[in-house]
Formats: sequence, structure tokens, C-alpha cells
Amino acid sequence: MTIGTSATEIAVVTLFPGLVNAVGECGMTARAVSKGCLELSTYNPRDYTTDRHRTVDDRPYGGGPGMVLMSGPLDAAITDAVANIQSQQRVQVVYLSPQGQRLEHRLVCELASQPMVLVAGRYEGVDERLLQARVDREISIGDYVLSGGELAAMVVIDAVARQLPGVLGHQDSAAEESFAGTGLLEYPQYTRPENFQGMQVPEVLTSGNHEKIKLWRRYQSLERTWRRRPDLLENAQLSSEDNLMLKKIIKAARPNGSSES
Ligand code: 4GS
Repeated sequence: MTIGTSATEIAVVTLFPGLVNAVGECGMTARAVSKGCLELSTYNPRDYTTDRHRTVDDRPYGGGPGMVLMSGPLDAAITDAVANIQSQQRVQVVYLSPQGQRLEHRLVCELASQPMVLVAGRYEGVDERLLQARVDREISIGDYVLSGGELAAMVVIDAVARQLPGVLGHQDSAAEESFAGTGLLEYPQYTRPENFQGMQVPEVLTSGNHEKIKLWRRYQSLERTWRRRPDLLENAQLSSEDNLMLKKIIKAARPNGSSES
């Protein structure tokens, strides 16, 4: 018998398996695979065609430009992908599309806990009936149009992989980063040399005073978030010390209490 693995299983239905498989061969995501935290597989709808030309697309009913992915080959590929997932958990079938729910940290964490089949579209999209019949949810990586869902699927895979326990070298890295712990942007990072083209590393970072370093970094995180992504402050978990620091930051930027706009 086989022992149920604890790896998060992700299968991708794609006309370009080589593109998607590359994410499992490089960097952090490759480490997640080799450590047994992540299992990646691909299913090509073209392998589930039955005609001589291995047709996966056709012209849209009603006319118009471009081609639409046919339901049949996609349906068969999804069925095979779902059947080959070992996990006893419910498999989520996800279609990557600009019409989906926007990907953000909370959704990444939610996805990390379950096996999924990611469906990557091409051309003008897929037959609506395939979405109705087989897809549990649609996810978008942003308000722009890609030429295929593959890059979006790879974004999901990368973001999910780094949330899996045991993937990151430093255990705390995932939790410490932007959005994860507190919903703030990260503080700036520096490494050798101490002087780069006349620019010095902030003195506090070479002081060895860890309490001061921690405060400085928190200040930087708060200031950056306030300047660059003030919208994030609405939902950030701020301590009373954070709120005091934020007041200081705002006062330093607006000495006369003038509204900056
Ligand atoms: C996205 C996106 C996307 C839509 C795929 C048109 C080819 C394309 N997928 N987030 N057909 N943005 N998909 O642009 O996920």
C-alpha cells in the first residue's frame, strides 16, 4: 500500500506543460518539490483529443475574433487530473481568469491548505459550459490580460509553495514578510559593502543594538506603508506603540499639520 503523502498536490491543465513544469525545476519551488512539500503535475488537453488533428479549439458561436478552447478535451484532462490526486481532501478546480477573485495574501494561505487543479486558458478563453460544469472558483492575478493562464497558475504555485511548512530556509521568513504578520510593507534591506558609491548603510544596522534595530525597522515598515500603500493601514494589525510611531511619522512629514494633497 501507499502511504498518504502530506505534500500539497497541484495539477495544472495546460497546453504548454513545459512552461508550467519549469516552475518546479527552479529555485524555491523546486526545493518545495524535492523536499516533498509540493507535488506538481501537468495535463495537456491535447492528449485528450480524439480527432486526427488533435483539435483543442474552435471558432466562437455567434462569430467574432479568435478561438475558444473546447469543453471536451479540457473536461477529460480535468477528470484525469482530479483522479490522480492522492489526497483525501476535497480537490478545488480553479480557473485562472481576469474575471476571478483577485489573488492576495489571505487567498494564498487558504489555497495552501488544499489540493487543486489549476486550469490555464488560452486564446479568447474556454467554453462557458466547461466553467459551469467543472470549475469551483475563478482567480485573477490582476487587472490585465495575459496571453495564457499559465503565468497566472505559476504565480499561484509560487505564492502557495512559500506558505507550505518546511519550504523556506528560515522558518520565520514567510510570516515576517509583508502582509503576512501585520499587513505592512517590508523594511529596507542592506548587505555588504558598507559603502556603495558613497551611500552608507544606515548606522543603526551596524550598531549591534538589536532593540534599536527592531524599532528602526518597524518605523521604516510603517513609514513605507503610509507613503506607498496607505490603503493597507486600514486592515493592518497595529499595536499602541505602532500607532504612536505612525503619529510621529505623519508629524515628521507634515510639520505644520498641513494636509499633504
Ligand atoms: C489572467 C489574469 C488572464 C485571459 C488567459 C484571456 C488567456 C488570460 N488569468 N489572471 N485568455 N489576469 N488570463 O489574463 O489570471
